[in-house]
Amino acid sequence: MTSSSLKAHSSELKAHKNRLSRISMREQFGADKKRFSKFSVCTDDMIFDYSKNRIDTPSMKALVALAKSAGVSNYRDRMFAGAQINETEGRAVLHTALRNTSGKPVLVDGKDVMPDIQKVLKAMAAFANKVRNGKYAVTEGKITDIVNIGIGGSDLGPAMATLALSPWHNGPRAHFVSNVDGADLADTFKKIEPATTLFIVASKTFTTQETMRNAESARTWLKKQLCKKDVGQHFAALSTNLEATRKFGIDDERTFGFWDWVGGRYSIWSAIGLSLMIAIGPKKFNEFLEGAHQADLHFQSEPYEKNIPVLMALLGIWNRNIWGHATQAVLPYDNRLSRFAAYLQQLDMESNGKRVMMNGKRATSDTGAILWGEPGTNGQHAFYQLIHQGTSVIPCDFLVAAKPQEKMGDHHSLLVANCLAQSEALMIGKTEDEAKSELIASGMSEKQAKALAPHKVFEGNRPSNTFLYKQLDPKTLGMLLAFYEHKVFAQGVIWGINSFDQWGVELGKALAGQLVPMVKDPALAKNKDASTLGLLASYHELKKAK
Ligand code: G6Q
Repeated sequence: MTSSSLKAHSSELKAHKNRLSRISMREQFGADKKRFSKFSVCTDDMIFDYSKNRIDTPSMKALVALAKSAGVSNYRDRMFAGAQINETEGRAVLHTALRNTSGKPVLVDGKDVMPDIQKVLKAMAAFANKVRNGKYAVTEGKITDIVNIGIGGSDLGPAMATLALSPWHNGPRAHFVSNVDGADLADTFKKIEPATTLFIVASKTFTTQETMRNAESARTWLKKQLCKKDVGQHFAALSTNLEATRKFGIDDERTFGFWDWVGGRYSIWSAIGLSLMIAIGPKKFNEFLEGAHQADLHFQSEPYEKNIPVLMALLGIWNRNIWGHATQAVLPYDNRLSRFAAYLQQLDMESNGKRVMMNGKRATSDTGAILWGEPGTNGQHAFYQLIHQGTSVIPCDFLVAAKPQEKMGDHHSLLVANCLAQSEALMIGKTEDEAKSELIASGMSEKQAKALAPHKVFEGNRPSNTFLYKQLDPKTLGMLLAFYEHKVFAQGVIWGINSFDQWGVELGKALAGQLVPMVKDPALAKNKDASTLGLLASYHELKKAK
């Protein structure tokens, strides 16, 4: 991967920006009645509308040319073919194989990985069915609650998706514990019955400090609650480390594996999805995989001009590198997508938050934008002020379903109207003259209106994309997630970085390891900077305080 293409294209792209900065989107929509159909893509039951960006046909052509010269399709094909594109970890990147429902083989080093994938999926489905229909019995029969213990990629995907798909949830209650803060586990203990709970320890490595400590504390709690020495039947494991799962006391028949070519943040499609599968059932889980597979086919076959993830990537680069917008908001008008932004934060920021390129040199352009968000309409009553009138421009992704998951009077019409109103307002804005006229029409004097009008101005011209889909169902969710995954991938290719490693999380982990003994015992606090030593000393003091 190389970022020389972005460098080579940037003066042309900047010239387009300079030209477009003199035209408002309001004018563009006024002048071209076909703007929506020109700048939107339909697939299946989903529409991706990107017409509310500061673009026109020539600038889009220039962006598509950038994707071509960066070799996005070449890297894409190498990824799908199992090449070791994760060079810094010497691994293939094959989460797409996990949802390959086509029946076609996928070769890694000459070996078809599909039979192993299908074997695990089959074992997961058999176990999930047993848990769901009460045939997997523990201390007091039927499982009523499952608790996924995992963190990062082993938590965010299943937690987000289980909430998003709660209307299809007909299995045992699902809980998710990730934080090493004992409050997470303690609050969960209050909601579950020990005798009928299954803990699913989700950890690719089975060495992650937070997860292992939470799993050990869950085991201790169970032993105490059930007055039993062996509580192994209350545990299942999702891991690539069989030695460690056995050592923990989890039977191989309740251990579901995956492979080193599945990155943590791309692992919802693997055994890591077991809690979701138990919640919604194997059939719906399969529809979730099918949706992602459809998105994979789209990414592989559509020309760049109609390729949703490529367009998302290019618009992101346009906004980040050419217009200089440092952040990106994701605003689902879908309450059950309330963990969607958190999930995407990991996907996007852990993948593309890199300042070193594949060639070991410092990146020649800015890379991953800061991603954040909350569901609308709640956000409207909180931080949208800054999005509309703040000094920074924040490109937004809006997401909304045509059909609600719940039928409740006119709630959904209100939700949709709010969603469309926000992107319209961001695009169209309000001039000072318009603001002043409105104030005068409301009965204000000319003088008062003149003084207040500047506060009521909306500059407009603020970019957004909108995903409109039929309904938030398993297939649609699978599709959406895969589109975002491929967007991140295509951006990584254009920036010349490796989107599949995460060395940036290592230093903090190592230092935490050093600090644990010093936090436990003040006498051991040494060889640290003055701030850390000062904080340690204060911590030990405050701990003693009454
Ligand atoms: C994701 C990261 C990271 C990982 C967690 C949990 O891509 O690698 O978020 O998922 O650190 O790791 P384990 O699954 O090994 O416990």
